[in-house]
Amino acid sequence: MNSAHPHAFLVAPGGHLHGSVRVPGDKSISHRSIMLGAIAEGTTHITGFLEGEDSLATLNAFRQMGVHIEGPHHGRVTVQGVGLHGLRAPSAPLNLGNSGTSMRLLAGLLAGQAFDVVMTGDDSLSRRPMRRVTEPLAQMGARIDATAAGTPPLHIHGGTRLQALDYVMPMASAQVKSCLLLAGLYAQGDLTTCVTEPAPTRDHTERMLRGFGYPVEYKSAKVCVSSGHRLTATSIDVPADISSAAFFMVGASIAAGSDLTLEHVGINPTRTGVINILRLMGANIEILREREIGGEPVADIRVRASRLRGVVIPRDQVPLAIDEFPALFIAAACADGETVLTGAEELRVKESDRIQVMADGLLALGIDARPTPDGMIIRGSSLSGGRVNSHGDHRIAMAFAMAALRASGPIVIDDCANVATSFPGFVELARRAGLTIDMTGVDHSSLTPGSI
Ligand code: SPQ
Repeated sequence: MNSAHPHAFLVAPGGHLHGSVRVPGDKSISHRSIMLGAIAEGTTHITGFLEGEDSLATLNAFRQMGVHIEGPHHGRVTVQGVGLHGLRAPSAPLNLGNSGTSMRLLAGLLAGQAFDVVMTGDDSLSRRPMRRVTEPLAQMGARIDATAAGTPPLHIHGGTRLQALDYVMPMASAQVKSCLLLAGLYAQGDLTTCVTEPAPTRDHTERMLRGFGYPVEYKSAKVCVSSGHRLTATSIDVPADISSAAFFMVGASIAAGSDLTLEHVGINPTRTGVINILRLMGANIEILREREIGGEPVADIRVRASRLRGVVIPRDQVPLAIDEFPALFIAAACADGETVLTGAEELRVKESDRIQVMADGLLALGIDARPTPDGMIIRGSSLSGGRVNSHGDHRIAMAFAMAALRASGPIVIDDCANVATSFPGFVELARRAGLTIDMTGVDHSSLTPGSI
């Protein structure tokens, strides 16, 4: 075997997950708490903030634009809001690393400012499609340059007068919706910007705008904001991220003897597709202590091992579970029978092509996984050990780590450094829950040599 990648996970086969764990704060809500806190009037106090590279990229971008931000310190952040028109020109490009949410939401928020901004990112972000935001923003009057392929870097020209827009989104995307709503705050002349979605997507921006006292109107599948109002600082308690909890839900479902509770997880109905799909597959998931914290529903989630069966994934669940498919593909690989996913072509333009990269990895572990243009067909069977490449995609890396719970030999996962974008401390927390996982550079003797 070739020597392992400098940031590889090595995961021993077998074991089960048990006890109680709290995964880090929700990435989507953490981004938005900084963005809205920065353009609010007054001081916003955030707790439970995700100290991951993606949300820190957003935080640093606002510091570069003159916003005074204290923290993060154990998830606490204080943002001294500068109001809708108080941001200042950054002296250098905003480097948003791996974070699509930062770039797409900021494109909207910055399109109506008086100054120019350039936004860059890493190799993965530099390949991701931005026309989905630059085109509707151009219809609002924004001037944004991208590469000929419509990818970053983005140069936003300041000083343009934004018009309101009534936009019907061609794809279900919370990032596009949020981008346009944020641009809509800056439409000139107290006008109303509306976005119609083809299917419901996460609604954290809308909920949080209301939390900051900004009126948001719903007209069936249409959500609208009018310019001319203000945001008032507030307190935000960020729940644990259901997208991070999803790896553990799958791990506990597939590993015999598991009984794991995930604490304080956000269960906003626009994010709970993973629970609905796992239950359809026969998972044993209990929702406990349901409560509402700062406008977002939260609960503890108890998961016990169960025998899963293959299913045809309902298309209406796809946008509600869009980030959880890497984990769900592992569940499908361990289920009896065939699982069929369609309508998920968006997975091809995430941090990696999540359909192809997951299919390649599953094949390497002996699973019959057939990628299709908009999904995958997976026939559950025994997982072997082996070596897979995450292609720098955090969610792929964590999904294959959970696969080891059911594998017959160790699994090596290459290129895992980006796990820190959404889940700092993953290895430690996974170990605490019962996974035998190491990073390269440590003693591997605890791992039984298998088929690698
Ligand atoms: O920020 P980024 O890189 O786009 O992150 C991802 C992820 O897996 O963490 C997607 F790759 O999550 C997106 C998600 O897929 C976060 C998000 C949001 O916070 O609004 C919305 C979803 O993207 P989209 O394109 O469906 O709007």
